[in-house]
Amino acid sequence: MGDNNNNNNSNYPFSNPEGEAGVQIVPKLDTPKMYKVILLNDDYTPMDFVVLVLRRFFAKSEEQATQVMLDVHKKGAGVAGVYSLEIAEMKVMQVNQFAQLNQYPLKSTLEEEA
Ligand code: TYC
Repeated sequence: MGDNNNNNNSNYPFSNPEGEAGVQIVPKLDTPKMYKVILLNDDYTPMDFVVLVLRRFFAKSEEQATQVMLDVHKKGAGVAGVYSLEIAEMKVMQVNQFAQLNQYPLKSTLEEEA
């Protein structure tokens, strides 16, 4: 982070319209990392419950939620949503807590987006 345009310009982070060589200097902004919330398959959580989770915590429609649930059911895992780290961590906690409260083994995890 910080001063990676190696000039002596006191106006950082603003670009000097005429850099040393008359070239525009544009500050490089850090793009925030994004994280996938992965839903894991298991043999015991009812399909309806997974659909409810996807609707409640990931704002999916009935159709979208059913599609994601079936994908996870067939492939073993699938992406429920992509968020900044803080939001993704909160979603994982909410899903795992809600599943535990209802005594289902449903789990979700985080994965950094490529
Ligand atoms: N495999 C579960 C069943 O057959 C359904 C299921 C789907 C469970 C997705 C978890 O993340 C999951 N009842």
